[in-house]
Formats: sequence, structure tokens, C-alpha cells
Amino acid sequence: MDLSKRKFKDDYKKMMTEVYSMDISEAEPTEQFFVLGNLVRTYSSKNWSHTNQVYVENKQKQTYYFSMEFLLGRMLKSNLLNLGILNTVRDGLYDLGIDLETIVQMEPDPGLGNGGLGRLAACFIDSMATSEIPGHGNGIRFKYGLFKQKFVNGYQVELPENWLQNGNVWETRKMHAAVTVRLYGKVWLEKTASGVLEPHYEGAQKVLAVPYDTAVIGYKNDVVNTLRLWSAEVPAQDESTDYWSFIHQRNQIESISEVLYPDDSNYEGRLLRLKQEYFFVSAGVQSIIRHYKKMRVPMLHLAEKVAIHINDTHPALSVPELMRILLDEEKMDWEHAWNVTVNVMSYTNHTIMSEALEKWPIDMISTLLPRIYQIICEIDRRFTMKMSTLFDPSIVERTRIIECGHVKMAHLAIIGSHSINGVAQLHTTILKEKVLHDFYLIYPSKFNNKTNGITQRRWLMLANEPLCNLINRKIGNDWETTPTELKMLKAFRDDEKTLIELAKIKHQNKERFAKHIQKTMGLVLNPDAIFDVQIKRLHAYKRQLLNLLHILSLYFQLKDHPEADLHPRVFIFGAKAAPSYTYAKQIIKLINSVADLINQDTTIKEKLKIVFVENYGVSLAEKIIPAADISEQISLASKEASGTSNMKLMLNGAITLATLDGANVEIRDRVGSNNIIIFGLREEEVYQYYHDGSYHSKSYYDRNPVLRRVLNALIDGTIPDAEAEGRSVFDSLVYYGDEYFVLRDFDAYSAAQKQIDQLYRDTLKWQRMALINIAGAGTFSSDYTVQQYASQIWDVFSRIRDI
Ligand code: 475
Repeated sequence: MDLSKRKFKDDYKKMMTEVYSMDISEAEPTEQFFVLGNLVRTYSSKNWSHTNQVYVENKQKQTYYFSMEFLLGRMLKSNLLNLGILNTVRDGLYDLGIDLETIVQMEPDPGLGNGGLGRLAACFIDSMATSEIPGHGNGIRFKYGLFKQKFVNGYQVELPENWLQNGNVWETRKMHAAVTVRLYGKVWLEKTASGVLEPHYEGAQKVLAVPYDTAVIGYKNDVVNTLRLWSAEVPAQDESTDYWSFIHQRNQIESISEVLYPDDSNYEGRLLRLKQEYFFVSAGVQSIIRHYKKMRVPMLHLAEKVAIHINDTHPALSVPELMRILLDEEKMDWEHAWNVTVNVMSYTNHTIMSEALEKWPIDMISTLLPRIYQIICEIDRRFTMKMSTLFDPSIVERTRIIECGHVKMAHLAIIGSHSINGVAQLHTTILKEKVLHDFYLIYPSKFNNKTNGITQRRWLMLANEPLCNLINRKIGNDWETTPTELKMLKAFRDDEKTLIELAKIKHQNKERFAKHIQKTMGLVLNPDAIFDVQIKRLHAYKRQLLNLLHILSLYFQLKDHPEADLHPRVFIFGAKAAPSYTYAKQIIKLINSVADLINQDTTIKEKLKIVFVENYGVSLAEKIIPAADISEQISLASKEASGTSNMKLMLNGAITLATLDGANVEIRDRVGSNNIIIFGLREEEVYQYYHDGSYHSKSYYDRNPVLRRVLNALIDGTIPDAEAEGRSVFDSLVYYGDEYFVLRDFDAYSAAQKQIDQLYRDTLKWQRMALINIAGAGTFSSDYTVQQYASQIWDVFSRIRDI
């Protein structure tokens, strides 16, 4: 948008008076933030209603991205950037004596997600608006986001994250768009005079779903889409309601949108979770249908105007919910309703971890959602009947929805969608060939790959302005909207001046991060050290332990040979563990205890430091990633579906140290094997081990003296105050099979780390690798990812520019 500094300053002063009736000089930073937030809203509001109006006038097909999680991060700067007024506002505020960076910190970081899946959803809505795709988010307005993590004595402690405490400047409550969601009760079918079956309900609990809409602003294109998050409330009561039963009911209902389940890649089989899933799905589908009806297009054509995307299985009840509406409310017959539903729905799988596969006990689902359960049974019956004539009975048995007293959500999502995709090439191949092979035999053409992506706006333009400025000076700024243009940077691969500039920027970013760590943790970091970063959820398969064992081996090397020629290293960890995941929490405690041991040991001459940041999330990631030299992507091959921190880190010039897992494979293909460090077991080797059962971790312990010493340190008192944790981890690795092949990959990992130590000493060579990584990162922009979803799955495209 066009905005002069002068106009901005006038607007800001005026808004300050309107909202707080005071002068800027009296305002606190929280108030300054709130006023700026309000102003930004007014700047985008015209485009928001205009975008909606154009969509309606053009009867354009809309996509709705259904996701339990949207891990948005702070939005002020991102909105300013996308409106094209970041610098104007920064300068204007400066004139008024206000520092933008200070007020940015006043915004709570909405952590409405666990990890990769939730952050992907946030990148996607940003990219859809930017790519002019009519696409909107649909989710839950959790009152409490993911818990706040604190370390007490090195142990993770979870505190509530009350992000709404001071209100949320970005949202608008839309009471007129509220819908009713029905839970429990009884349902039976009765034949009407015309012979169709009509459901009758009795005693259902009614929940009022109230939407809160947030503008999703496209990058400098006047498009504003919508993120709609639903809040559960008590419907208006009749006069006769008894006060105490009202309070009881209120507590029950409001708990639905109270708190996000803090489990990542894990299935939580609780009634409340099932309620949450149905709640936002039912509200979302009802509201889509209500909107669709305004267009006066027959319901049979729904799939021409609406696409619903199921982000992992959490929203899989969209399938029977849409069927319910089409059958019961729109009076469509089953075949037509089913045809419409399958054409509307598409599904993404995000993990092959079997513990993440959702399945609900029949009595739970039939009690909570009686009509939905009937419909699921009928879908299952028809599927089984049809497939029995075409496939081997064992395949049908393995793929049906209802099995052993449970409803399998992945099966429901696959059968009820026209598309199922994995999130990286390797992941999709594993789905087709192994995990979902039976379904692949039945529906080969439904399967496709959409490799994940990240938005270069948040992860480069906002997080790393110095690097961004350098890139713009070298190749101009076409890459901002065509990220593959970053490849032009390759022309500077032998340009010493550019490489030195890159090194300087990295150094400055490291200094900035070091300052932050000194301030928040009291730890002094050496910015000349290699900053080696592993930031992701704590999970055994991601193998933070492999990293830790290697750190211990370096420590012992330095204890034995204080003069050993090791380049100084700072190992940076950021990770939350699911509160119920004991093993992951033990690993957190161990890392913290090893950090205490090493950080306080003056005999190793400051060559090693460990920083485990508390409460890792989007805002911290924005600080860490620009300062990273090494990106640790060391999951056991086959287990990480894609990974996305790998993409953010390469975009900021970190060198990837990786197994050939998830999107690491594609990163290697992009930058070439000379510009990434690959180690460890390959996916085929892992499966071979599973097949022949020949992995015996104890033999690695017995045969490898370095490894033995490191492992013994876990149980011989070397590590302070972590005996129980050390013992548990030791036993799991040495005696209980080492499920994720940590000991098997230890030597290969150590050798790779040694190679890095050598490479880093040659600054030009290192920076050349960094440059190639930045130049190759453009393909991993989520702009391209959503464009592929739009054309290949949703069949939507933009005509917003047409009028
Ligand atoms: C993968 N979350 C990454 C990323 O595709 C991948 C599961 C159950 C309940 C709540 N959250 C989850 C996940 O499974 C998840 O985040 N998966 C991740 O999705 C985006 O890049 O490899 O582990």
C-alpha cells in the first residue's frame, strides 16, 4: 500500500488518542503495540472486504485448510512487511521516539501448535495469500497455546501459556457467523412420506461455535484471506435453566477450546480430543456450506466451488460431517453425496510413526457422535463390499475403517479423499511402498507428493535483514516473489568479497544471538566458535541423543588432551517434550546436566559450550536460525517425514549435517553432495535391519572404546545429578535394542563432525558452501508448495486480478 511517513505519523497519533485518549509520550510499549496493531488492521480492512467481495462476485472456488494447529508466531512485523510499509512505519516510529523492535516484543507469540505440522499450516496460509490462492485456514481458537517450558534443576516444567490475557489485536469476533455443533444424544432414522430416511435427534448437547477471524495478508498484492478459529461457548439459555446446571454445562463446553494437546507425533486417545476434532470440523463445514448456499449454485456442484484439506488425520471427521449435511440436510442420495464429498476432500499425511495413528474406540465415538458414527459404518460397509469384489480379502480387512472395535482415522481420510500426499519424496515413497501399501494397491492415482516448504518472508526477510540486504545488493529483489531466483547468487561463488561479506553477516548475527543468551541465561558465547544448532521437538527418532553422545566424546577428548586441535563449538538445542513423554524428558534433563558439567569446566579452555534455550518456539527460532553455522538433521533415516527447520537453516546459510531422511534428500539433490554433509544408515539399510533383525546395539558398546566411555559416563557419576536419567538412557541404548540405531550411527556421525571441524577453518570454502545453500533454498519456498497443492490437488487458481 502507499503510505507516506508523514501520513503514518498522523494516523498513529490519531489512533493513540482514539484508543487511549493520551499522547504518545505517555504511552507504555504495550499500549504503543496495541495502537499500532489497530492501525495495521485499519490499513488492511479495505482489502480484506474487497478480496471477499471479489471471491463472491467471481464465484471463485475456495480452499479451506483444516488444521488442528496454526503455529503463527508474532504477526506485527509480518503484517507490516506484507503491506509493504515496514520501513515507513519503522522510520515514522523512530521520529516519534519509539523503537519498533521494542514494541514488537510486546506481542504475545501465539503458540497454537506443537511443531512442524502447525508451523507448516502457518507458512501455507501466508503463502496462499501471497500466491493469490483463495485459501483460508480453519482451526480452533485455543485459550491456552502450547505450554510454556521452564527448566527447574534441568528438568522440564510446563506452565500455562495464557496468550490471550491482554486481548488479541488481530482477531474479530463474528457472532453473526456462529453455528451450533451437536454432541451426544440419541438419533434414529424414520422414513418420510416420500420414502427417504430422516434422522431424528433427542437429548443432544448443543455447543455454540463462535468464529474469530484474522486477516491473512498477502505480500504486496492487496489480497487478504481469512484464518477462522472457533471458540466453544454455551448457547443462549432458556429462562428455565437452573443456575448450577448452567455453570456445570458451561465448564464442560468451554473446555473444548481451552487447551491445545501438547503431543507431537503421538496419538492422544481422550474424549476431549475427539470433541475438539469434531467441534472445529463441524463448525467449519457448516459455515462453508452456509456461505456456498449464498452463491445459489446447486449442492451437486459443491466440489467445483469448494476444496477442504485435511491436515493430518485430526480433521478427518470432515468426511462424515460433510456426508451428514448432504444427506440429512440437503437430502441428497448416498451416491451423489459420496461423490461430492470425495471430490471436495484431500488429505496430507505427516508422519509414519505408528504411535501417531489416530483410532477411536467405537463406544466413545458412537456415544459422542451418534449420527457421525452411523455414517462412518455405512462408509465402511460400502467400501468393504465394493473392494471385496476387486481385491484379496486380506487387503480389504487391513484397509477397512472399522477394525477391532476402533475407527481408524487415516483409513477414513484416505477412503474419503480424492488425494493423499506425503510431505517429501522419500516420505511419499515409503507411504506407497510400505506404510500405506495396501491403499496404494487400491487407489494408486490418489497418491502424490508435495514436498514441504517455508515462507522466505518470515524466515529470511524478517529474521535476517542483513543477509536480505546483501542478497538484494547482489541480485536485486526478484527472488522475493520468485524465490528460485536466489540461484543467481551462484554467480558469486568465487567472489571473495561477497564471501567475506557473508561471513561478516553471519558473525554479526552470532554476536547478536550471543548477547541475547548472555542477557537471558548469563552464558558467555564466543562468536568465533562454530554455532551448531538442533532445534525441533524432542523425540527419540530425531536423535538429540546422538548429538549429545558426540558432545561427550569431544569433551573427553579435550580432558585427555587439553591442547587438542578442536575448533571451538557452541552446541545449541531448543526442544520441548510432550509432558507425558518420559523418555524425552529424561533426555532434556541429561542434556542440561551435561551442559552444567561442560560449561563450568574451565580446564577445556572454553572450547565447548552447550546452550539449551528454554521455551523454544517461533520467536526464538527467528533469533537462532540466522546465527547458525550447522543445521543438525540427524533423524534415523525413514522416520522424519520431511523436516522444515532444515529448509529455514539452509536459507540462512547454515550447512546441513544430515542423514538421508525426509527433505534432506532433496536438499542434497539441490546443493550437491559437496555442499552438505551426509552420514549414517540409509532408509533401505534400516528396513533391512528390521527385516533380518540383525542389529545388536550392545556389540557396538562392547567393541567401540570411545562409545563405551561415553556411555559409561551416563551411569558412573561423571554427569552431575542425573543418575536415574543416565541409567534409563544407557539401558535403552545398550540393553533394550536402541530402537533408533544411535550407537550404529555414532562413528559415522563423529567422522562427519570431524570433517566439519576441518572445513570450517577455510572461511572462503565454508562461505562458498553457505552461498550455494542460500542459492538453492528458493525451491523450498512454501509459495511453490501451495501453488502445487492449488493446481494439482485443489484445482483452484486465482482470478483476483481479473477485475
Ligand atoms: C513431521 N505433529 C515433520 C512436519 O509436515 C514434517 C501429531 C499429532 C498430534 C499433534 N501434532 C502432531 C506431527 O505429527 C508433526 O508435526 N509432524 C511433522 O510434520 C510438517 O516436516 O517431519 O514430523
